[in-house]
Amino acid sequence: TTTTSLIASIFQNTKIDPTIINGGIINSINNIIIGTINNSFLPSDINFVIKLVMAIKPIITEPNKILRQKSIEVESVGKEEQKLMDDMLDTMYDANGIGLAAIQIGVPKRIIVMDIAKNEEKRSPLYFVNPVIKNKNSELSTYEEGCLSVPNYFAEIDRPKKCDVEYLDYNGEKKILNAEGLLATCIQHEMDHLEGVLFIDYLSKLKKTMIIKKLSKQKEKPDRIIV
Ligand code: GNR
Ligand code: NI
Repeated sequence: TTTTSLIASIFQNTKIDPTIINGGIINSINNIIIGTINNSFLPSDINFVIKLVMAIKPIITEPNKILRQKSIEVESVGKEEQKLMDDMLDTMYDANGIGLAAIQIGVPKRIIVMDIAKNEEKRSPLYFVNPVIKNKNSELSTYEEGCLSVPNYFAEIDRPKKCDVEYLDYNGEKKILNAEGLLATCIQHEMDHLEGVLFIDYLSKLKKTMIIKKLSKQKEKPDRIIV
């Protein structure tokens, strides 16, 4: 059988989905990724090749005013929203996160993706458009939370142990989720993002200020110094 080389370097910030190319040779050199794929796999349709490519977007980190924006309700789940959800999921997996709100990649839409499954092989993505919490348990539970927009900082946060969430799924269908445990914690963390709220907002002013100061100093540091 013949193989065809896929050269993804023409797409910036792209990776070939490792779950699609199985057994192929994948070389990653910075943003230039070259993969080979069995020809029997590859229809003549160029759109298929484009679908093999993932879009990993930069994640916005604190301090940044964008993260404080209130996200806007989506009118309907169309192609644009589905592409956004695909990009968000790729970005989230690449960053080893379990959830991501659209605002974290700079899009102020009320869209969240999540995957709390530990198993990397069996992905179980969840998509939430316009989520609304219908019911909150008065009982609280504590989780050590982190946030991709607050890199390397973790803190124990109390939130309602259970909640019911009404939302539209990837296909725009109305769904209700009865969440508890990590799922409930994560969806509440993500829904805070839609309101411009971060987990550090629940900490003491002293801790919060310290974290923001350290993150802002880190941003000033250049990655490379050429002398
Ligand atoms: O990856 C993440 N882990 C996590 C752990 C405990 C509670 C919430 C989270 S969400 C976070 C990803 C993120 O920043 N989502 O907005
Ligand atoms: Ni977060």
